[in-house]
Amino acid sequence: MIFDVDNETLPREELEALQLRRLKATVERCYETVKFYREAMDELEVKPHHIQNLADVKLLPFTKKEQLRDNYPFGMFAVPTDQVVRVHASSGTTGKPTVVGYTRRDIANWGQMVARSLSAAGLRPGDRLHNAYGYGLFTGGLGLHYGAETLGLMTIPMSGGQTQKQLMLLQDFEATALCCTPSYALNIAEEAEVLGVDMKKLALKVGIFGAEPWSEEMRYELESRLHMDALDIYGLSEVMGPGVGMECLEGKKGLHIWEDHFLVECVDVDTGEPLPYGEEGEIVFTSLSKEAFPVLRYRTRDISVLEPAPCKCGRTHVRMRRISGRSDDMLIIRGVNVFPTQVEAVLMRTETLSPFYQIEVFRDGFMDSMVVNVEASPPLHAKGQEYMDKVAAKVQKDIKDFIGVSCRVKIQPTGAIERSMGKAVRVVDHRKKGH
Ligand code: DLL
Repeated sequence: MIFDVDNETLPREELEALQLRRLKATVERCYETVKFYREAMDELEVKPHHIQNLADVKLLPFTKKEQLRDNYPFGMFAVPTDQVVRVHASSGTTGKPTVVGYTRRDIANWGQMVARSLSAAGLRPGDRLHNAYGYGLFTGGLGLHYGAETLGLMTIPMSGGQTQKQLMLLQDFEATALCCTPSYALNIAEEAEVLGVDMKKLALKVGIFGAEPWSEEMRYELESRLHMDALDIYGLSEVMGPGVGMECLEGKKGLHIWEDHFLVECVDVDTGEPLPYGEEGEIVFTSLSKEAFPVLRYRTRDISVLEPAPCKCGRTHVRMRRISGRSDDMLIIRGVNVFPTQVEAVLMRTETLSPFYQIEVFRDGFMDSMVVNVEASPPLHAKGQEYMDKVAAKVQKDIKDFIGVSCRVKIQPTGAIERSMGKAVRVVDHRKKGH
């Protein structure tokens, strides 16, 4: 039984009263126990008692990833380390990772949040979840695992990789739900086609896909290739892990943020000023129930829009539109802002292309240039180079028309783009060191 299931449909007034109580307690806890927060609040001359209503959250300092890293490994913990029963770390590509910790109660709450998310996807005890998120320091595998067990699902801890074995177990164990990154789900679909496994014959009814940005067009692609509903799950290790928000099966239009545990804001990327509902900006979270690793106004760098409109599922929690991208992944090509998901959307509308792509960015003198590498579907490949050149020219024009940026589209043979087991690398930026 999910103990706080009623919180999902609380009238806004009651929900906000609960949030305020929890916010006050969190701020108090951060101020009393975490040196970083105390110093940051003192610098702004804010004391815990200044938080009198939810809008007062804007008085609090922002927290950024660099600051978490500066306190590596355990400097941001708000409890003695002997109360920490688990740590995870976010995948820093360079240098030290960001370490996060959980008390026993944090783990139980996280399990509840993920159970709630899986339940929003229509899953019930008796369902079977094939979990292909990576197990380990990454929060995806264990996060979904505990949530699935909390809900009472048969949990299949497959982890990522070994795609042929994934397919064998999907057939033999008759999982009704699959969770992994959307890019890995495509690999599974591709492998199924190679091996002649008919996805229609599997018991799968829903996919719980997240951990990387993906487009609405990718949803259609996944739903048609895997023959199931594809839903978006969101989260980040610094705030908890997967299950901070989840799309519901009924609405399929943006992710409910579990507001009884997270206070969410959308702020202007440059000024940090809170934006009204409906405007696009950076998503910021303050945790409301975490013990070991509470966060105040954590800047996610994820870009989206918050929408308050009621949902047909009856949940009262605000919805966040699917993430358009991370501010660090936003490419500025000759003055035009481009997110990889926008390019993805155009590619996926072109039927003859396969959904595997990677963007390269170069600097030629003072000019930036973008090359979009995408694979041809086998029938397109069979039509020969001249025909493929025509398709490339058409896609180049579509990208210019829809996104406003000129680029070069290179159509590649099947298998040319590296397949991912977890988060796909969508951009290789040759302007940055290391590429
Ligand atoms: O990716 C947690 C997670 C695991 C979420 C499994 C969903 C499913 P991190 O490795 O810390 O944690 O990466 C967090 O991934 O700030 C986003 O940029 C991105 N991200 C996560 N979910 C989504 C999503 C996990 N549904 C970072 N859509 C976040 C777009 C997502 N981006």
